[in-house]
Amino acid sequence: MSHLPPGQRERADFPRFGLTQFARRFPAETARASLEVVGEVEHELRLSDALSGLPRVEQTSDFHCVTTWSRKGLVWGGVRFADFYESVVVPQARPKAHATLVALRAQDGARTGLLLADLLAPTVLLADTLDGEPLTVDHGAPLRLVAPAHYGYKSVKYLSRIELTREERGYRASGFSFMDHPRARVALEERGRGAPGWLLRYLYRPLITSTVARFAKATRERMR
Ligand SMILES: Nc1nc2c(c(=O)[nH]1)N[C@H]1C(S)=C(S)[C@@H](COP(=O)(O)O)O[C@H]1N2
Ligand SMILES: [Mo]
Repeated sequence: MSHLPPGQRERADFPRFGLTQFARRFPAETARASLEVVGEVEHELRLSDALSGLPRVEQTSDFHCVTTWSRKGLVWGGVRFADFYESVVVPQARPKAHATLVALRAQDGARTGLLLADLLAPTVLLADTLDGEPLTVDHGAPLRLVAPAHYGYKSVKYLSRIELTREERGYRASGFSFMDHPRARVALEERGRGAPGWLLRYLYRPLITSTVARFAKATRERMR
C-alpha cells in the first residue's frame, strides 16, 4: 500500500505540464546535455556534456504536481545531483562557502531555486532517461532535474544553468512569487508562499484539465 501525500490525487498518465506561458516554449538544444554553473564560484563552468564520466543510477519515484495531480512509479535514469556537485562543481567551479542557494534556469525561460542542502538529497537526480528511454522533449530533453520530495515545479525541465548564490539574495521564480515556495516540500504541503497549502489545492485543481489540454495542443502543433 502506498499513500499519496496530503491533497494529492493519482493520475494514470504523465502529462506535459507547467505554467501556461511555457506551453509553446521548447528547448533549442535537445541533443547535448550542456549546463552552465555560474554565480558565487571561483570559476564559472560551461559544460558541454554535464553527466559524462559520472556514475549512473536508476530511481523509481512518484511525481507530485502542485496542482494536486500525482503520477506514481516513474523510473528516472541519470546522475545524482550530489555526485555531480561533489565530483564536478566542487573541484572545478570551487563554490564559495556562503553559496547555499541555487537558482535554476531552463532553456524555455522557466526559473526557480532550491537550497543546496535540498539538492544534495540522494533522491535528487540530473535525469536524461525516463522509463528506460531517452527523455522526450515533452518530459525535459536533454536534461532535467528530478526532485521527488518537492512539488513538480522544482523538477526543472531543459535545465540549462545553475547559479550558486547567497540564501539572503533569493532568486526570481517563473510565476507570481506566491506560487513558488522556497522549499516546496510535498510532505509538508508547502505549495506556495503565504497562503496555506490546503487552500491552494482548491485554487489549482480546477486548472488541471485546461492546462493539460493546452500543453498537449502545443506539442501536437510543434510536431506538424
Ligand atoms: N523548463 C520547465 N520546467 C518545468 C516546467 C516548465 O513549464 N518548464 N513545468 C513544471 C511543472 S509545474 C511540472 S508539474 C513538471 C511537469 O513535468 P512534465 O511536463 O515532464 O510532466 O515540470 C516542471 N518543470
Ligand atoms: Mo506542476
